[in-house]
This record gives sequence, C-alpha cells and structure tokens, in this order.
Amino acid sequence: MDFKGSDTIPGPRTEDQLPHTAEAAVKIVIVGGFGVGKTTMVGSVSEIRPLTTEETMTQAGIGVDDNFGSDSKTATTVAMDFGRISITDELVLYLFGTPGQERFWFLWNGLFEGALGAVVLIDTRRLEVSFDVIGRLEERGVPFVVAVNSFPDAPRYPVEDLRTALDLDPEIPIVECDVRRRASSRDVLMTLMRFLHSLAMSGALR
Ligand SMILES: Nc1nc2c(ncn2[C@@H]2O[C@H](COP(=O)(O)OP(=O)(O)OP(=O)(O)O)[C@@H](O)[C@H]2O)c(=O)[nH]1
Ligand SMILES: [Mg+2]
Repeated sequence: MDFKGSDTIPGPRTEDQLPHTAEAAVKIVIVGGFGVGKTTMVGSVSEIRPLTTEETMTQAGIGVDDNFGSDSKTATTVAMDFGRISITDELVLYLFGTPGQERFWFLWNGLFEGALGAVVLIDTRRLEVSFDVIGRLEERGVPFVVAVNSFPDAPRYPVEDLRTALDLDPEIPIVECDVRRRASSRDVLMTLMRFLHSLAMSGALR
C-alpha cells in the first residue's frame, strides 16, 4: 500500500501560530443586532485569517432576514466569527463574533461560556436591534462596552442620550468606531480591556 510521507500534511500556517511570548489568552465576544458590523470588526482586527460562517442571504430569507439599514449586505453569520489579536507580547485575545439574526441565537449560551468581556456594537439607525443583546449580557453578568459603528448616514447622538436610550449604567464606556478600520476596532478592544482592568481592581469582576 502506498502511504504519503508526513511531509505532505500541511502544518499550521506561520501567521496562525501563537507568539511564543504569549502567556495569557482571554475570550472576548463581539455581539449586537443584525448587520451592525460584527463580522467586519473581527475581520479587520484579526491577525490571523478570520474564520467566518457566513451564508448568502437568499430570496428565501426575505421577510425573515430583516435587512433594514444595510441594503448592500448579501451575507449573514449563521454560527460565529473567530479571530485573534495580540494586545501585548504576553496577552492574546480570542474574538468570537455572534450571529445577529434571532433564529440563530440558540447558539449563544455556548458562545458566552468563559467570556471575560464583550463588545456590543450598535447602529444608531436601529438601536432597538441591540436591546436584547444587552439584556442577555446583563443576565449572564458578562461585562461589556458599547461601540457605536458610525455608518455614514447614521444619526449622531450625544453619548449621554445613547446611555439613556440603552438604559446603561454610568460606568459603562460608550465609544465611537468604524469597524472597517483595524486601528479603530483595536481601540474598542483596548477600551474593553481597560474597563475589565478597572473592574478587576475594584473587585467587581466575578
Ligand atoms: N459604511 C459602512 N459600512 C459598514 C460598516 N461596517 C460594516 N459595514 C457594512 O455593513 C454590512 C454589515 O456588516 P457585517 O459585518 O456583515 O455585519 P454583522 O453584524 O456581522 O451581520 P450579521 O452577522 O448578519 O448579524 C456589510 O455590508 C459591511 O460591509 C461601516 O462602519 N460603515
Ligand atoms: Mg456577521
């Protein structure tokens, strides 16, 4: 029988390997309603080629897939997005993007397991699509920051108005971002890490 030599089995790609200096890895989830930019964020910030589970939205999805406000969107996440970013030489974040559509939410319990914190992405044209998400994080006690993904035609509101509309506690950071830009997405993650650090310092982290 003819066996192929083991050298034909591809090893991990160099850019997928963890830096040898990495000492701690934490899980972060990127959540938000349908089409707010979760997959775009994981893709822009990840240093490895992100894993996505996007499916084309078909005619069959019309009426089921609510694509208000994101007309150019042709695909939706059905399971999760996965990416990785090194914050320092020692600290690595594993990023898990959730599906936005309610019919895929049965996966959520598993996705939150072991998460240290979350980024809630919002689109100010459709604030209500992120209400449920915030409620779920609060129920599970997962600390989060809110990032406003600034689509060009989206209305801009003062931070305190957003805080009131989303019914957020005063200490929860709210920042603006453009998830298509790596630096901007990275800033959001840094805001989350600083928030988690302050919670840990005050003894509020469970
Ligand atoms: N103009 C603009 N378009 C954006 C921005 N972010 C995302 N998009 C576009 O908006 C659409 C939605 O982005 P996705 O990243 O698929 O959103 P999602 O939250 O992963 O969507 P679901 O998985 O379906 O819930 C895509 O067509 C993006 O190209 C942004 O900041 N500005
Ligand atoms: Mg997605």
